[in-house]
Amino acid sequence: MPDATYHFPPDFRWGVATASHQVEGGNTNNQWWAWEQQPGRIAQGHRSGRACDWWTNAEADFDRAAAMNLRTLRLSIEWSRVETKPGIIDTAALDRYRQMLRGLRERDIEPMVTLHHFSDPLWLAESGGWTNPDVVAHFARYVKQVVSALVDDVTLWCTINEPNVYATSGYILGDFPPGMHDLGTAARVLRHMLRAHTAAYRAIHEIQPGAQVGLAHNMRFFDPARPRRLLDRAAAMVQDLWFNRTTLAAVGGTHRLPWWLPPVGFGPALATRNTLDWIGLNYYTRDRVAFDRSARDTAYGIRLHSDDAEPMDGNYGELYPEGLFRAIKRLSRLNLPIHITENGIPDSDDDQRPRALILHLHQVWRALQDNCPVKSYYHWTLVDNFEWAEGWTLPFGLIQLDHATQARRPRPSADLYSAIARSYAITPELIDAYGPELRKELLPG
Ligand code: IFM
Repeated sequence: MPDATYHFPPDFRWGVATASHQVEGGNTNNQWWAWEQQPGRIAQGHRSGRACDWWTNAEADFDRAAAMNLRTLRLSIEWSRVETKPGIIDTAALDRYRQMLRGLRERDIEPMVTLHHFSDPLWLAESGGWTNPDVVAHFARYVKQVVSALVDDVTLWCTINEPNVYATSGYILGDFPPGMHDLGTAARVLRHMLRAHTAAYRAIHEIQPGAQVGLAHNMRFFDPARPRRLLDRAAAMVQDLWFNRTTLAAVGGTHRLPWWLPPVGFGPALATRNTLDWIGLNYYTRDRVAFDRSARDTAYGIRLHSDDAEPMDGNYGELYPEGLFRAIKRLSRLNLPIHITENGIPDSDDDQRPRALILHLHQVWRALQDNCPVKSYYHWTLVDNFEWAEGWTLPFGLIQLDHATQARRPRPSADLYSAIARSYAITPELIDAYGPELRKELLPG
């Protein structure tokens, strides 16, 4: 019988990912906190509040990560804590981050540090946020301060998390602050974010020539709902262009945009090109896209549906592990190391997550067999955290959190992930224990 174990390379890194506003608690000085106070903005009126209490005691969760055999952890720096007013730096906040980063290293966990993950200082939001071109210089100034302060403790930097999601949710869908619905403004925001990434990339390398600097790109697949229909195919292509390709064309060396794309400003500028040492992939789901005349005014004629698919909890989308393989293959064209900076599933009773984890990691394994340069996998996330517009209703944690009492309880998936990280393998025993229904698919013969 062939060896039915899926092995990962010995230098592969297993980790988890988080973001400041989602875990720290008490981030009162950013635009998300203000947004949470407005009625109707967050599901069930939830608020981030103490979140996972990381500002006080991230270390207890670092212990949990270390006990799970994890060797890397992605967290973000909260701009609104570090630069409380324009140009005013809170050195005590930087000290706390330094303490956290050293805490990780003491536990043999390499930090990956994101410099912007959806939350902006109030002073920035009040001056137009990312619609204002000055943001590029503001961001570069903040990045220099952070990198100079933390240069001895970090080499793996992620400039900006999901510029495409920030622009789409805040300026097209309106479910993130500032709640706008305007395609042109969204394009401007995306452009400023990519320029800010470029400025940050250069600034980091000036301070720390050996730094490894990347960006976390959320990739979603947009497949036509009815592949034979030309208009469905066109609608899917437009979504793909906006969501996936603009960012990759702007910052990667090899992705190109079609010549006919309207001048949203990414094509010719291209001073942003070749500003990545690695690319981060955040992958969750795909959409099936249909053209629908009746949605012309509300959604540019695009309707999303997933009739025949297995849904994830909370309408989060289709469970589609193969998309992870497709995304890795696509990113491989950039010829850069790939870090899977996020992947996970909201699932409070953990009845899908173990199977989903095995299936997604199997797709990573497949990509590795094809020589794709995947270096690490960061599960989203360690402990249930504040899920933006969905509040506390989407529990993504390997560990369950009661955020009122701060009590934590590991879900079975935590044991599964810990076993994979310990052995660098998905073994038949793990498949039998956590996903026996996958036997036929994953353990042929
Ligand atoms: O929680 C978010 C994260 O902040 C960005 N990527 C997607 C995650 C799950 O929705």
